[in-house]
Amino acid sequence: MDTIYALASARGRAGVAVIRVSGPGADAAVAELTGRADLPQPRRATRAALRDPRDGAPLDDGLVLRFPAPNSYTGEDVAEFHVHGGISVVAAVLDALGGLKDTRIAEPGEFTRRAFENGKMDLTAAEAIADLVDAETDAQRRQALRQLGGSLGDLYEGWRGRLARALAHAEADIDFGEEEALSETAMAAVRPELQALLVELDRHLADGRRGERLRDGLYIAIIGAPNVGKSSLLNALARRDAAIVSETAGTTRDVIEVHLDLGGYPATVADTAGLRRAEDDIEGEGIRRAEARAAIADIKIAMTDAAAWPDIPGDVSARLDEDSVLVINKTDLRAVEPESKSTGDVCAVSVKTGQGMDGLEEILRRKVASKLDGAGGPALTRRRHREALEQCGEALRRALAAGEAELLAEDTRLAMRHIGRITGKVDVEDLLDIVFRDFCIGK
Ligand SMILES: Nc1nc2c(ncn2[C@@H]2O[C@H](COP(=O)(O)OP(=O)(O)OP(=O)(O)O)[C@@H](O)[C@H]2O)c(=O)[nH]1
Ligand SMILES: [Mg+2]
Repeated sequence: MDTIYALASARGRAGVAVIRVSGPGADAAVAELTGRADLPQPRRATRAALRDPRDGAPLDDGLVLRFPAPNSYTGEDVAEFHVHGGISVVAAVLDALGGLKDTRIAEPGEFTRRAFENGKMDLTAAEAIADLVDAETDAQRRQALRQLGGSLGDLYEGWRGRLARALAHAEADIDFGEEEALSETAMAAVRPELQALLVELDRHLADGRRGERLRDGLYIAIIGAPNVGKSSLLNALARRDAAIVSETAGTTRDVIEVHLDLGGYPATVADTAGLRRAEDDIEGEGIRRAEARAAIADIKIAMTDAAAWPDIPGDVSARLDEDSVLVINKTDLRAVEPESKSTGDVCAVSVKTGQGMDGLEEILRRKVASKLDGAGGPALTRRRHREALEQCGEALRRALAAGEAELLAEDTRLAMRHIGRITGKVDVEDLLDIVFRDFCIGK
């Protein structure tokens, strides 16, 4: 087994940088770089002058920490060098480590992969580590922490355990197949359990993809006629000048997207070209893109001008539904009484003066939260989980339809396999590259 090393903190100038080493050569790395035969106490930060073992040249004055196996992140011997976070310091320490025997730079996610392979965590927890590193909002962080704490892993392992017990019953049936009476009672015990599991699994799957959407963020499209103030609204929500605003109708041609943190929930807000009969090919393409974004959006902000209220253009009213907010803009020029035109929300604002903007942001936060916050159990967070659960469900349905104990047992075994692949308990070799591909180096 190679010893691996990598910068665990972010690249660039910083107060401190952490370089992590894992594998059988971790202690040797400490001895070589500190030039001391007596190793520091485990888990005790120890100050040391670091030097290049090849020529004794000083590298930095820093801290060294040892985490002997198995009490470490990876389960192997681990060492950490906390050095000054300068680009040259880090480069020099990494270079010195690279000169050691059987020691190489880590692949992305390799530390966590080793932790998984050493039984330190299951695959859902490993994925949670990646999500935690990527989390940009409160809700994303909380979801990742719950998953790291085993919310998903425990749920799936619980189901796998129940399937294992059902399988044992079904197999008892097969062994005593001749004895008709026993066979019937055992089968009768297994079927309701599989049925109950199937109901729980379907409920878990029918969660509106909230866990996956929380990772990716919701998509919010701003649509409306030209010149109503769509780009002005995007800039106000983003609190910066992301899109060009002008009094010329047809200013925005392409889709402009901004990532936002809406009260702890991630969202992408898209400003689009004003909907009207296009004056040229480019505008026509812009309008097609606007319509496409409106069609895929989780939430639509349909904007209209207070001057024409209560009239709104047909292509705007056609897109009002319970996932939309009708925003009447430019109330500084003409006061209006907002009234709902559909099942969706409505509010009157002046993007220019800021009047009503708090109310609009509150409506957006509420809409986003209602889509991402689920009552009850943990949410699955990756397509990988969804696909495995769907296959598990299919196997369960087949098992329930089976007339004989052998077939029922076979499909129950398959169902168990599909769930086991989520947590990483069974044949996962082919999965590991997919799971750890998205990690950053040093994690
Ligand atoms: N009085 C007033 N003017 C506004 C308000 N919001 C935007 N405007 C002005 O309306 C004009 C059009 O604004 P934009 O944000 O470019 O409108 P748009 O909907 O993106 O327009 P297109 O990209 O052409 O579809 C600009 O001159 C803005 O300054 C408002 O609340 N009150
Ligand atoms: Mg615009």
